[in-house]
Amino acid sequence: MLCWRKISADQHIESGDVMKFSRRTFLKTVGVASAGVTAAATMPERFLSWAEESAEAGVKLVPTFCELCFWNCGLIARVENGKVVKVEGNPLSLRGRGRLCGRGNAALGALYDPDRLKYPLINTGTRGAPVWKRASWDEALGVIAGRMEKIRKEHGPEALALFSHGTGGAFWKHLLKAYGSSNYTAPSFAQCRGPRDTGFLLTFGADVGSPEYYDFDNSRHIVLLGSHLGENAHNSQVQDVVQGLARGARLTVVDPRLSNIASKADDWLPIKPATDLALLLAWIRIVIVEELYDREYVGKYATGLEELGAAVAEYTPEWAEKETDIPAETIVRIARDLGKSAPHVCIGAGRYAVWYGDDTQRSRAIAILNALLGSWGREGGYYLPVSGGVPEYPGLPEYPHSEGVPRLDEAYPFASLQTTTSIRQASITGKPHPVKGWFVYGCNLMKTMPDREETIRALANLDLVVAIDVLPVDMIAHADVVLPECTYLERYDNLSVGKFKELEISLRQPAVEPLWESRPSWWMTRELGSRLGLQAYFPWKDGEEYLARRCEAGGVEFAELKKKGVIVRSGGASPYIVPGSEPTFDTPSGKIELFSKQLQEKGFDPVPKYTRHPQPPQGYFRLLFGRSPLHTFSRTTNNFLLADLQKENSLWINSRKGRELGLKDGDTVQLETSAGVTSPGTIRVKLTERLREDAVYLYHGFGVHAAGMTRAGNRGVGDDELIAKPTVDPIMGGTAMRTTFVKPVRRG
Ligand code: MGD
Ligand code: SF4
Repeated sequence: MLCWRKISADQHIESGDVMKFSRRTFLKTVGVASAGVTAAATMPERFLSWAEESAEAGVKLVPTFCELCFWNCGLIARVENGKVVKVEGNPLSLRGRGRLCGRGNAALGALYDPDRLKYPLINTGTRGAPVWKRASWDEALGVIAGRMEKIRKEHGPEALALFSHGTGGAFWKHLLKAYGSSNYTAPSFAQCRGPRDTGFLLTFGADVGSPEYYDFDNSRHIVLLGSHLGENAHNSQVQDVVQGLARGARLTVVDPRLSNIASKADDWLPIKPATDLALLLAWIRIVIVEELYDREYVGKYATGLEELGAAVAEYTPEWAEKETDIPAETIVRIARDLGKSAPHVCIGAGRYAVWYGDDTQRSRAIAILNALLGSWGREGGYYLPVSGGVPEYPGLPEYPHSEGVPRLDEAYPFASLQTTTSIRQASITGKPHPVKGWFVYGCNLMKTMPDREETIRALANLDLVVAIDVLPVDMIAHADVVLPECTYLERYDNLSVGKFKELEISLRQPAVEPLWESRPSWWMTRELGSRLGLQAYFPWKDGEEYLARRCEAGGVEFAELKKKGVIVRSGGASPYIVPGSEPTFDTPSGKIELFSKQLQEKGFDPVPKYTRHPQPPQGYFRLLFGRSPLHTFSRTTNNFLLADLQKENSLWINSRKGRELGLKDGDTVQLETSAGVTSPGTIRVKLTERLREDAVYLYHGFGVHAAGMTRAGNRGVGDDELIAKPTVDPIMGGTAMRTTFVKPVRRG
């Protein structure tokens, strides 16, 4: 068994890791950079060089924002003679603060990828075995509009659904709503952060935001559970953690793997996978029994302390030790330290939260622990975001409403957003109402929604499948019509409005003209709208006018936004609870709900209860996965700059276990699951001390098998290829994806 607090982090950082230095160097490097960033954010305008016309002939500096992940950091594109030659961070951006991560710096690899979708395509073969015909925009949009009309006539507008991920999805949602459907969904809910948001909503009446409202830079103790900050490359958040650590915050990382951030921790707790809830409940119990909680805060703002205390009485540290493999005295020591540092503590809510099927309850336990320590709305805990925003385009007609159409998610009473899988299910069964058409914007559903066979069954029942993408990803082969979107460096797009301590408004504007025949979403949706008789919903001449009118309606100076790329507005109010500004909690009781009557009324545990999850059978390992610092899902694996740095994933396996199986570094294996699924591709073994013996680990996003993806194709193994039937969170419908057990089978 691995031992915490004894591993010298630097000994175990593999070559090729992005953060390959000691905690001291790490703090120094990023700390210095972020000090510069703070200065830049308040820098007089004359130093913001791109804001003036470049003096160099043929050179243009265009501020816009990144789309290589959802963080949307501001960037400045340098354009020379009509070509983007470089991107740099925009110091005004709150999410980037003048810096871009490795992926963000690889913008040219996305823009100039020769594999990009170039023309509209119509599938004259079948879904899954396409035969492509190059089409004109007029023909492709005509086919789509015709089938949309037919679906509306035969099944009603609610039979059309949108899967969307990314900034341009807002235009497609607008089209769908104007058409009369409310069935839009994003994998970022039921396949990612839905349980977390639901757990916090049930407790505080508010979610934790995206980017999250962590006040890490002021924390005295940060706890991360299964969140590998740094490797997941959330730009400003990494900078905040580094600031917090530089100012002396303690860091506790709970992870079966010595992630890079764990290697910088004061305590790394290599927990037995699937037992985090046991640890959290034990911490809650200690905080209550030893009266470490914030009495005044809890007394004033929370309800249900007594019931909570009774419900967690059985979860002693000794019991938790047996479940989690973490010694009781460590559990107690950390709980006491949290009590001492409260309220300046932040138990991170995580992001990718669909783990084992009871994820809303695990997230609720995190929320409850934060509530007891009084960290919500407090300095060093969770800050209260600014209110406000930018209004929608003024004067548009109201969206039509279909009366009496049942919700697709009725089975999951606390699904605050539509789940992808309920749309898939309705497409198969026709219940509670038929779904006959899918628009898939910026989602590679074949790798995103677990249980690919089920997705293929659903697709077989549809009358229309449209994919809007920039690359010929796995999903494309299943579409009837493919619309090539131009990349984020070639288009006007929706505004990115971030509500943090201040309001941040970021503009996306084209640095260069779209390549080939690719087009932006504002244009595609407007064209479709006019073919469907919905012109009144699309009165804008172009993307620029759309944005200018919205800004005008919101009192935002559009010319200034174009020049700077980002405008930051202070909300005026304190981001913390201060005397005279009492917080409000949007829960039924108006208080923080430690005990949830809402859950109880719907037949769920009002206080999280521990259930033991299955552990790997003899000879198998739990399959764990996470983000690579160099890739965002399958979105970037074909990027030639990033593929050069990391072209495939490897299978981490504990050295002792690996040797026992006769494996050595670099061996090629396939993975076989205990449910009988074999990975189509192979993966190279990497023996490491940085992982428990009962799990294996790989980076997500690989195992792409799409024709036309010349660099990503058939590289490594995807965790998604191995998940059979995922366990579903009964509270909000999230699909648990850490329940697969695999064994390596040697090849070659
Ligand atoms: P990607 O797989 O990266 O993300 O799932 P998806 O949202 O499906 O696919 C993104 C698609 O967007 C790609 O096809 C890419 O080419 C396209 N794209 C990129 N830029 C643009 C653009 O500007 N315009 C358009 N139109 N398309 C663009 C992510 C989802 O997956 C999430 S959020 C999570 S957290 C889950 N992660 C996850 C996991 O870790 N494991 C497993 N097994 N499944 C997962 N599913 C979830
Ligand atoms: Fe782009 Fe990186 Fe920022 Fe994500 S974190 S938006 S990939 S620079």
